[in-house]
Amino acid sequence: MTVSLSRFLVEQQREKGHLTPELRLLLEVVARACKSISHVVNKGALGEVLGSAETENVQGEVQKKLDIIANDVLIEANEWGGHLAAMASEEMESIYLVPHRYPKGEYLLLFDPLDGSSNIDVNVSIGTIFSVLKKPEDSLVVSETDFLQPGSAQVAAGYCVYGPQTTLVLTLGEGVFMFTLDREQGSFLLTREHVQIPKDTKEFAINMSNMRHWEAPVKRYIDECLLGSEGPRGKDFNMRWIASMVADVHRILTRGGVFMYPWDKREPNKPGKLRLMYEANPMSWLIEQAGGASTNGRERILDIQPKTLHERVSVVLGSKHEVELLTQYHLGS
Ligand code: AHM
Ligand code: MG
Repeated sequence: MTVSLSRFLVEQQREKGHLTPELRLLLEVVARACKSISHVVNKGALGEVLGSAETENVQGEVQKKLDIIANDVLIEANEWGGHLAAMASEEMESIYLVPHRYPKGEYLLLFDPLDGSSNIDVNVSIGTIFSVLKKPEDSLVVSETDFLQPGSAQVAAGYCVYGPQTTLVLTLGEGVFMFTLDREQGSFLLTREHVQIPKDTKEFAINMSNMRHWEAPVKRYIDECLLGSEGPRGKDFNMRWIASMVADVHRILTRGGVFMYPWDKREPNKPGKLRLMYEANPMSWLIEQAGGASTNGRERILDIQPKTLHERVSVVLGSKHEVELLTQYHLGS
C-alpha cells in the first residue's frame, strides 16, 4: 500500500500523538511549497530562473534568482494559514512576522529556501532545508529572541532535495522518513521508513581545496583517511563532495559517510561557513534520529545555545564512529 505524506501526517496526529493539527497543516504547507519550488527548479533555463539576481543577502552573498523565488514561495505559502507566528530565512536579515490581516499560530518556521546555490546553474542537486520551533508561551509579540532556541527544542525538521528525484525527508523526533514526489499524482509518497545510517563508513565529504586552512584535528583525520589501507585506519576511503549540503546529507542518510564543513583560517572570526539555525540544526537532528552523530568538533550541535539568528557553526556529521573519532581528535588537541 502506498502512503502519501498527507496520510502519514494524519496517522501521526491521530494514532501516535506526535503532532498537533496546526503542526500537521504547517508540514503540509511546507511540502506544497517544496513541490512548487521543485517545479520551478525543473524548468531551469526555460523558466528564465537561472543566474544571479544581482542583490546581496544578509551574509553578503550574491543572491541567485532561485534563492529569491524559493524564499517568496515559502513565505507566501505559509503566511495565511494561521499555523505560524513568524518565519526566518537565510535570505532575510530580520524575522518575518505573519501580517496582521492573518490569524497567528504557535509555531516558528526557519528555512534555507535554496541550499547549494552554486549548483543551481550547473544542473546539480539543490534543496530546501527547514526547521520548526514552538513560540515560547510567555512571548506576546514575537521577536528574534524567541527564535534563539537550541536545536534540541525543534519539533519538526527536514529538507527537500531537488535531484533526479524530488525527495522530502522529515523527522518529528521519532525516526526519519523519506517521501518521493510522484509527479503524475502530484503527491509525496512514503518510500523509506526509519532510516538508519551505518555506524562505520569508508566515505568522507569535505571541500579539500581548503585543506591548508584547516585546524590540526581535521587535517589529521583526513590525512589518515588518505593513507587508506597503508595508514592507521587500515582501509581505503572514497571522497564525495557535491557542495550542496542537502545532497551530501541525503547521500549520508542513504548509505552512510561523514560530512565536514570545519572552521578554517580564511575567515578566522567565523566559527564556520554553515548556518546553525536553518542548516546545521535540522540536519543534525535528522542525522541523530537516523542513528548518526553531529558535532562542531567539541560540542553536540543540538546543544548549542544560539546567540544570533544567522550565526555560523563548524559542522561534523554522519556515521557515528567517524564522528566520535573526529571528536576525540578535537578534544585531544
Ligand atoms: P548556500 O546556503 O549559500 O548554498 O551555502 C551553503 C553550501 C552548502 O550547501 C555546502 O555544503 C557548502 O555551502 C559548499 O561550500 P563550498 O562552496 O565551499 O564548496
Ligand atoms: Mg544554504
